Amino acid sequence: MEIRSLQESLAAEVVDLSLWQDISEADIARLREAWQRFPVLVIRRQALSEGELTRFSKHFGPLAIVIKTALQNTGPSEVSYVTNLRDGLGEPLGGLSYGEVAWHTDQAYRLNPATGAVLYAAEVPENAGRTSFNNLYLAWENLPGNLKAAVEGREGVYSYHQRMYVGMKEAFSRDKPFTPELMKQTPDVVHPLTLKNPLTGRTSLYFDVSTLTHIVGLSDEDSQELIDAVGPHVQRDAYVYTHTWQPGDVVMWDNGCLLHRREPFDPRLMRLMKRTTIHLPPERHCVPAGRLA
Ligand SMILES: O=C(O)CCC(=O)C(=O)O
Ligand SMILES: [Fe+2]
Repeated sequence: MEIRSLQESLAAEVVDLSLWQDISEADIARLREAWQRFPVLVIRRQALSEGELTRFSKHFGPLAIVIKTALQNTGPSEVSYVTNLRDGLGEPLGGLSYGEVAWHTDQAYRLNPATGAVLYAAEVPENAGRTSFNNLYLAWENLPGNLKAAVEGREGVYSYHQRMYVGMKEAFSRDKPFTPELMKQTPDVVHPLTLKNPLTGRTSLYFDVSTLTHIVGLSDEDSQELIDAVGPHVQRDAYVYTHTWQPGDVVMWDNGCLLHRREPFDPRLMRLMKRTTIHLPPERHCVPAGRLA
């Protein structure tokens, strides 16, 4: 197994590793260590069953369980689909379809977000539907002093309603609608706007522009002003790695220190990604501990 930098401090490719085989403790330790230095890890040319994808993902923390309908995949309950494919009745087989998925960090609207994500490309259109990742350690380190001072020690209110109907509206527009009961189970939560990596001490912004509605303790006007001022800094090309997918790619990323976005693609093309979501241990990763708003 070899780890090759794709982009300094952001993305690396792991080569000579077969995820369907048993992986030695030593290699798992190296992967965990590499994930600290590179919040995006790419492992190409994999051919994985859903059980193998699940088994690999569990090396990094307990997996989130996905609530599925009878029509969705019947495999392990830890695997969900990100896809524009539909079943014979025209029902979506998964989520996020083919539209643009705007910059966001997964699960910021949750009290205890599961911040590790593993996406396995089963079927992808060539050179389309690329996914980009933005490094929020670098965004924090390069933030102008006045904005740093305005953000430091502050908390933000995150709303699922905002994400679904404003920030990521395009991505969600073709998904099955959320029921009012599920909406009630996702009340607004508060998270700090910066997180500290417990191993390196490095600070990352935690600033999800798609889901943030308010900065705690500021007037509506001042809140919006601060969100608008920081927004461009978390979406700067300088800190971005863009992944062009090939079938068999596995990309794992740490949502505690990244934003990501996906480009839209032609709805006539097929894209099927299988996904696991990991509760990354807060002793090793930037993990927000929220409270209700
Ligand atoms: O479709 C993609 O490439 C990424 C979608 C996404 O935002 C996710 O799986 O969290
Ligand atoms: Fe996402």
